[in-house]
Amino acid sequence: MALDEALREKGGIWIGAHPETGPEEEALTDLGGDAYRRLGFRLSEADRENYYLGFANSVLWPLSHHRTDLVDTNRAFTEAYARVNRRLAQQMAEVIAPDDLIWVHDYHFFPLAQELRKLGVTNRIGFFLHIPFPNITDLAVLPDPPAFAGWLAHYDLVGLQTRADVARCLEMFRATPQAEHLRGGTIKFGAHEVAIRSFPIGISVEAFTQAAQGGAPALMQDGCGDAYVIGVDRLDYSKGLPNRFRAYERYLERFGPDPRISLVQIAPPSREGVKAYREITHELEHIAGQVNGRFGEVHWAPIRFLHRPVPRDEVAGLLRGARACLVTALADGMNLVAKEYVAAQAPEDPGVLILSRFAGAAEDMTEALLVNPHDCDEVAEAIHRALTMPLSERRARYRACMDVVEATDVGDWARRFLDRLAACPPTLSVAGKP
Ligand code: ADQ
Repeated sequence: MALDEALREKGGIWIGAHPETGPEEEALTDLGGDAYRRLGFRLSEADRENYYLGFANSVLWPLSHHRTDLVDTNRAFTEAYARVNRRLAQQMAEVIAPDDLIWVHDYHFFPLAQELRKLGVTNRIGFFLHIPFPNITDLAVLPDPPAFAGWLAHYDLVGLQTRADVARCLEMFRATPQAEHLRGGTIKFGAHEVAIRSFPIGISVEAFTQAAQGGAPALMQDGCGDAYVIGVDRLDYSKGLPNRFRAYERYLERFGPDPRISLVQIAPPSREGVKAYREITHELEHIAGQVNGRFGEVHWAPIRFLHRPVPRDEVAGLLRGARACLVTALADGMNLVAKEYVAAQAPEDPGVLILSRFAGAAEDMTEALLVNPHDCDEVAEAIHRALTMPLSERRARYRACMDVVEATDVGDWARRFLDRLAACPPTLSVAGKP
């Protein structure tokens, strides 16, 4: 969404994964597209296993979300990650024009600038990390920890979600002997300079607000009680879903079950090729079954758990109708659902956002009800507080959160990043080692 808007505005080429795996191809495949070119990069089935599900999602994802216990140190993953990035750089080098700005997204491509530089690419290259910047101690589980700083050092601009992420990144560079810390957040690494800045991502506010005004979908019109609290997340262990269900159970224990209120949790499957993702699905089904068995009535289930994708407009309508939204991530780069919930609210009678302190969104959305997601009692109390909050306080909190949502609109976010990237000094060294 974010990039689609920027590409329509400025033109350019989008390069992403080809929707199907297949034999490796020599060149990027044309995927069609009306407003700008879209090129697909083909992964083989083995790349999908070892690079995508492997190094990206079984090493980099858990280590960035403080789950080093889930890191799978498989040599084949490491090798595939290096190889796929090298091959992508070779294919990109064929289509890059001299003045193009190159904007790389996310942890799947940390080494891409280094590979492009080795091929003599001197274009300005920016990188945006959508997930938390890892703790320096967690980086030690990588097969070659010092290489990580080197990967980042070949970009001109590294964009991170929050000021806390920038602080962690700078801490890593401070501990890296080749890195010299210049003024502000700029690092000199050999002859090359890389700027580290925060660019908190947001949503397309107007589009989402409009979608939400369509109202609650058919899904909610039949016997769900009068009110509901909502959660919308990809089913991922970082989103803190088991602790959310346990906190809801604690809420029922402490404040009493009320058949007019339910928790609606929408969590479509994600990365089911990774064991930890399959396990969490079973855990959630188990907890929901337990809580519903303990507190439910014949015509009422306290937790309604939908383990399937729901169309975006329906999600927007559901968010608008919810009296409160639970975002209880244990670690999260930003969390767009927090911003979507606020944007979906009716200003005259808004619901309340309950937001984990560990989501990037909490850095600026300080007027949400901030909670420690590990503390079931604190979350249970926040649910009770949200559902009994006077209208004047709900409006004041909504206004303050909405100011943040508007200030981080995704269109402005992309413009700010690209303007900053265009202003970076030109790269002169392309030797592969800045
Ligand atoms: P995600 O981890 O995917 O993104 P998030 O920021 O919450 O997390 O974005 C999820 C998006 O998917 C939201 O737009 C949400 O509405 C949508 N979505 C979730 N469940 C859905 C469902 N059942 N049906 C339809 N839509 C659903 C990563 C990082 C985040 C960071 C974003 C953007 O992990 O921390 O905020 O990138 O940078």
